[in-house]
Amino acid sequence: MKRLAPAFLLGMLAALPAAASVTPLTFSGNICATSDGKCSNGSFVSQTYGDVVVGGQLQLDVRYAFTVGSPEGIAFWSTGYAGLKDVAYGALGGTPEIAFLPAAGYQVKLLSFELGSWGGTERSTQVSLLDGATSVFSQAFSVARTPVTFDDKNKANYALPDLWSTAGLRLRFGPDGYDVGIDNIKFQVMPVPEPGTLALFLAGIGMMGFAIRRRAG
Ligand SMILES: [Ca+2]
Repeated sequence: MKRLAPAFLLGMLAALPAAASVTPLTFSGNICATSDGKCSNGSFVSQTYGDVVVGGQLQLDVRYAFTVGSPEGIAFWSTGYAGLKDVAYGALGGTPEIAFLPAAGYQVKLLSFELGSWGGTERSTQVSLLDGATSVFSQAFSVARTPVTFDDKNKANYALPDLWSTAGLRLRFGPDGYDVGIDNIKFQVMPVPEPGTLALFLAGIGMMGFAIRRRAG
């Protein structure tokens, strides 16, 4: 048991689904809704950009709106947003939305993103995050010459919630989504642990505890 135990525990850990880091959304490359995918300033970003498909199975659908509720997607611009390169922006006077919608059995977590202001001019922006229909983050701030980074570390004011969502996350910024661009969005996707897998894992931990106690005694 002495040698078997660590291997057993590792086996149990392997049975738990692992969080997959997904390629960040950088808005670079042939990602636009054009015939050849190439982007020029003002092109709309393809609604399939950022979708997570593994082995033919859709795990996460990423959807873009020019402003909340708009059927139009988010638009591409190459430069000029506070030093960010290749950004997404929204409608004039609008609040663009990027939705991260997990397929059944999957969950998503937003790790970080950057916002920059057009022309380096100071602009007031409200950033909000919804888990399904529930607001889980709301922050008013100004972006100016340097991009502002929101992440899941405990930075003052810009700390995103440590949250796995099955209902889907909706990230919004406005009401000047035309002059504020978003870039470098990092997120993770993982299967929702099935109750059976979790029960098996807990049973494994229990057996480990029993074995350790026996050895100690
Ligand atoms: Ca970029």
